[in-house]
Amino acid sequence: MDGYDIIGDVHGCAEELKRLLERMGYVLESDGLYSHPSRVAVFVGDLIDRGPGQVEVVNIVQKMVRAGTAKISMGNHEFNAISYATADPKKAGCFMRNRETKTASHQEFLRQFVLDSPLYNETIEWFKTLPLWLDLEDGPRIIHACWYEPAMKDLNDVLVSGEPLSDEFIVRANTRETKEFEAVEILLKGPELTLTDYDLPMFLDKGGTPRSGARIRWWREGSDALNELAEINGDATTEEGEPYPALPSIPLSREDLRYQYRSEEPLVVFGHYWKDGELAIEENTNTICVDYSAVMDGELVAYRWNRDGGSHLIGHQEHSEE
Ligand SMILES: [Mn+2]
Repeated sequence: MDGYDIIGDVHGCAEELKRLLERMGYVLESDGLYSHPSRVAVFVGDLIDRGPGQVEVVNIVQKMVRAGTAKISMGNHEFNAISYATADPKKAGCFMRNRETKTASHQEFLRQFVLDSPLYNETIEWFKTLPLWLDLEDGPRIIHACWYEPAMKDLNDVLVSGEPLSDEFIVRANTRETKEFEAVEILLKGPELTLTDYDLPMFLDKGGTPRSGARIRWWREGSDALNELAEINGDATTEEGEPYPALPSIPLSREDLRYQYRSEEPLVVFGHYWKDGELAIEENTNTICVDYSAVMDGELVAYRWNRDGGSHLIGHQEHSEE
């Protein structure tokens, strides 16, 4: 085994996935299985939602995982799909993900897999078997959004290794204030800071929804300043429609700094953060993001981790960096 190819959030981009696998030397066998003679693919999760080829993507990845030519760590979209399908034991007719407010963002999945069809049910059951992180003993650490060991420890206390997620776990992980909820939020969606804790106003996100939380750049070590570590889009506005004010250079609270990943820890590869622009590895960290917004006119990207060095990012398009 020469190394791992860690692939970013696919979000139903089947054509891009096939092109990337072929560019990396994966071969399609007669039974529809992609495999590489000397490498293993690793998915950081978010196979589904938004894109046009979700059934095909799940098919490709499921086959690879079952045959051992790929591994996968769960994304927040798989977790949300499981929650959408899980009945609320306390409220008849309701589900752990609110079907009144959350259907819009999930509708392409529901349309392509057909809610409650055998394919839908089998796929949800498969999602429940996906690990929430991967610590490849002979390779990097893999997590969808944020590697944070206290959250993993909390989950190790309640999850049985090798068993699918239980309904009881899914209920608790969707119930605010439980340790399961907190842990899944951090690992699969990433930690956020509360803007009002720093006397800052809410902002409107790209969809026009007011947000009181800003993502924390947990991967950036060496600074404790709010303007370095909080992530708000350049084009965000306040609720009044004014440009969002420049973030002050004030220190984050200890509570918000606890997620920072120390660069002497092993390499972590993650997705989730919708990067745009050139493929680049952030310097002075031991972390690599492989999500380059494939489904939003970006690029599907993999980090080719080689046991013997020369590791690099590669995109599905021929003209991109090698
Ligand atoms: Mn995600």
